[in-house]
Amino acid sequence: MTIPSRPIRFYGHPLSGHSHRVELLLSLLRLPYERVDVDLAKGAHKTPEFLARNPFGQVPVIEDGDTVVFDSNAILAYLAARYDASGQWLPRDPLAAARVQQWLSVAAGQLASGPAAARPVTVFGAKLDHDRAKAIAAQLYAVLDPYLSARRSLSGDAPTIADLAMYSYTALAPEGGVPLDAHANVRAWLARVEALPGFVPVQRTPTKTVA
Ligand SMILES: N[C@@H](CCC(=O)N[C@@H](CS)C(=O)NCC(=O)O)C(=O)O
Repeated sequence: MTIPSRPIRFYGHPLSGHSHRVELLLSLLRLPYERVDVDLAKGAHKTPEFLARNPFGQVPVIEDGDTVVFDSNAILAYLAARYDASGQWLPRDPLAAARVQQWLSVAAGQLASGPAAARPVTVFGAKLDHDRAKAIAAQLYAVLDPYLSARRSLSGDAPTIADLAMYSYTALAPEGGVPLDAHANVRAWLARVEALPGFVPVQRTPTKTVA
């Protein structure tokens, strides 16, 4: 397997699900990396130095030698294409690759505007539309649960970066007031991701009561 000549520098935040999905793949691929926690509360992500890495001023970002990549899904695709010689995490077969892209789109769409948007309301007291986010989340899991009834992973069999992109904010969904109790297939899929060798857990947060 190809390995980087220097540890990959991974800029993230411990409470960010977008960051966690990247750390998960770094760990599953057993890549050497050093984590740099970006102090979002102090605005460290909006400094000129950080904006040079990501003009959107968001984590996660990686630096692999002279290569800088921002956006969690783009980072997953880069790491898998560059370092996973087996092709398991980002399949090359056209249909399998399309299946992965389907779920990366959902991760950047319904997952981001649903469970990932519901959580800052309960965890940080963010002034976001909690009801709208919970409604999007409910629609998402109403689709995902039956979809997973006959599948081991989102693209069918072996897990791919699609599973990692969907994992973190789904595991954290209950923190945002999105319970998964009624979605046994989703919970079984989460457990399969958690059983992968090299899995690193996402940090949990005590939640505030939403009025
Ligand atoms: N599309 C981006 C979203 C990243 C994102 O929303 N990051 C959040 C933390 S989870 C962030 O940095 N927020 C600070 C901000 O937007 O100012 C990705 O997938 O990496």
